[in-house]
Amino acid sequence: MIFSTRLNSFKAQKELFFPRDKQLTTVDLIKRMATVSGLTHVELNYPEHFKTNTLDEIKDVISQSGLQVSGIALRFDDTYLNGEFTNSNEEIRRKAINTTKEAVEACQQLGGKTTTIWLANDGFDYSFQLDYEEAWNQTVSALKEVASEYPETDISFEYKPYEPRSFSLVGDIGLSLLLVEEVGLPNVGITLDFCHMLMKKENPAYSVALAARKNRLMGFHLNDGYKDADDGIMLGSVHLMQTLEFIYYAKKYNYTGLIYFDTFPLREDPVAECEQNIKVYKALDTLISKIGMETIEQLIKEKNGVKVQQFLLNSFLA
Ligand SMILES: [Mn+2]
Repeated sequence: MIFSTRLNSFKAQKELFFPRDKQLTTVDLIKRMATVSGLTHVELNYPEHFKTNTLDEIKDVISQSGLQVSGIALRFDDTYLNGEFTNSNEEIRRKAINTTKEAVEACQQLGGKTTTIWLANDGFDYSFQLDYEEAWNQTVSALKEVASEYPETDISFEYKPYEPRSFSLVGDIGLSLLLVEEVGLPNVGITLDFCHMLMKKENPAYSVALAARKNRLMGFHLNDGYKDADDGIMLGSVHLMQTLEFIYYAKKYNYTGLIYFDTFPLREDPVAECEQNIKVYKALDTLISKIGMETIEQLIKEKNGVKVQQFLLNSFLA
């Protein structure tokens, strides 16, 4: 199992690790992240994390820390307030596509496998604000352009139903699979974010099964929340049964990709918080192995609500 987490989480509880007045760089954050027991990979935001240090400095600190780079995630700033791949200003749209290509190249130079794209501003807030068909076509063509230029890198689409827009253009598992199918390239897939799925009222395990049956599962962003917002709290803290089911399906489909904790510790020590997330994932994975995949498969076949509730109780008591 390979694990990573949000690099920006390590800005929290700063005084536990850094001198009081230190201006934190990407290298500082990686050094603190490397103290997490069980963490294997670093995931960086582009261009955000390449502003305080050069790519070579980042490369050096990662190799010194014994970690590897899993990939790069795009972070589009306020330049793209009116859209990234769907911006009606052709110059800004072009800049979004070119920035995505730069991110893929940074990913390759750091030995990463996956570039994750979350289009924060491609969506709408008002009726009559967006030409849906045009926006859809623009998104397909942008992804096609990027993915076909870098066939050896995985390009993963992370969907979120809303926030910051009232509606995202592509905000659920079904639309994401349709998008990927229309792009039609083997190196394009989907990153599933647990909170984003909860916000859309999806059952996370069902989304794993749908993405896996199309062979498009590329990344996990795990966390938990109370459904309305992207709370990013610790794994299993609210939806324990749904987390257990999610991990069961990850095992069923032999998922070996990155397990990234997309959490936002502020009042917690981020090192301890990440270690706790890793412990919870491993404990639930072990619990499933102990119960047995076949036993669970048999339980599912029975479609019996009372029995699955007893299964949860037994799991607690195990
Ligand atoms: Mn995420």
